[in-house]
Amino acid sequence: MGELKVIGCSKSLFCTRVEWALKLKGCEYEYIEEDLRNKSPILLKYNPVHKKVPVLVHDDKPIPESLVILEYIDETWKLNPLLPEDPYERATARFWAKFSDDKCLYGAFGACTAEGEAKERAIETTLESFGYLEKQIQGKKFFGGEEISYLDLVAGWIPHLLNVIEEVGGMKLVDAERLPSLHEWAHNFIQIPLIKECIPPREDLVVLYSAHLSYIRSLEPKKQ
Ligand SMILES: N[C@@H](CCC(=O)N[C@@H](CS)C(=O)NCC(=O)O)C(=O)O
Repeated sequence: MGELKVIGCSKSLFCTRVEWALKLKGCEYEYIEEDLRNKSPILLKYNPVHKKVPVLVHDDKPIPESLVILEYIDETWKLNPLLPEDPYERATARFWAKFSDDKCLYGAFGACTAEGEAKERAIETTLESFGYLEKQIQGKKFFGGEEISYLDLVAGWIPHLLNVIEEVGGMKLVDAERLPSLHEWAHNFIQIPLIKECIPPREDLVVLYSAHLSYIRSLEPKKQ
């Protein structure tokens, strides 16, 4: 297996998905908690381009970017495959993973921080994006079928983080009425012990995201 380290931040959803993948594969790893306000020489050495967590370090070889890391883990350790064998299905899973991050996750962040009419528009657009994910999970237990897959791990922030973003941003995006299949999947996914055990306490996330929102507001020009 070699020496495995994760340079991460326990409150980061991008790091949580990497921990889920390693645990699903039965990999032992050392977790190095990073202080993002005072980045360590090891983070700067291993991710000099983006200077972000997570970074997986396998036998001193660094792999940054959570989606790339998930693929590396899946290709390196064969237990509990995350991506399908079929090239078209693999490409499709990658498409929806990128869509989920770009449109649903960053859409929710954008709606959280926006105000007034811009907020209304951001909520509408993000809801439309969640509607596409709803179609992907309809009639299935997990996005890949019967077992936890790549896309489940990528969308896995929805059950524990979306309601924090909604609370901090004073809005509601995913509920049982509008998006019943996604809502049910989220409810079931979070009950899985291996998934639950990596999730940071909700109160910590509320504090983090509230502070982030206040910081963003402090940068905005003062209204007269
Ligand atoms: N696209 C990256 C995003 C990683 C990311 O945004 N990490 C945040 C923590 S949640 C970070 O390291 N931020 C530090 C910074 O922006 O300086 C991934 O999927 O790994």
